[in-house]
Amino acid sequence: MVSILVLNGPNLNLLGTRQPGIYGATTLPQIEESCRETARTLGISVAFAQSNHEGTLIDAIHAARGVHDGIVFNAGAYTHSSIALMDAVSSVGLPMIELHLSNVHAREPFRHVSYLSGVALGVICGFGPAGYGLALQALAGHLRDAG
Ligand code: CA2
Repeated sequence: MVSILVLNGPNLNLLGTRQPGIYGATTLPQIEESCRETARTLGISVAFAQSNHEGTLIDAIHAARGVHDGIVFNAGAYTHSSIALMDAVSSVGLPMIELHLSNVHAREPFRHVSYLSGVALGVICGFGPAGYGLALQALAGHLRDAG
């Protein structure tokens, strides 16, 4: 069975508890439950990890090799700063979809820069929590096509 890791970066553990105007009222556990439902529909397996630490995210990406078939990655603000996360993604060779809840291109200029987009299979942003389900669908379809 296809297995996808949904990996969330810094501050995303606070979803639904602060700044609902920007990031909405849905909590991370609610997003994860919705991903489980989507995964059931798609007939795939899904696992979750979240960390506020760059090195722990790198470790999670390394550990995904040989265990998962792809990664849905919301790297939070590290998206705009981390060459190390970019290198980690390219080093494991797993297809990765870059995900953002908000439309980063409609926000501050520093959020228009992503170190991850160049190593991503694709990018989904601006659809709020629904983006996670869209990303799972897109990645599952890609993995099935790739056989
Ligand atoms: O839109 C996204 O998903 C982001 O990855 C979220 C990051 C931001 O730095 C990126 O530019 C876009 C920030 C996550 C902060 O999450 C919070 C959640 C609740 C309360 C405060 C912060």
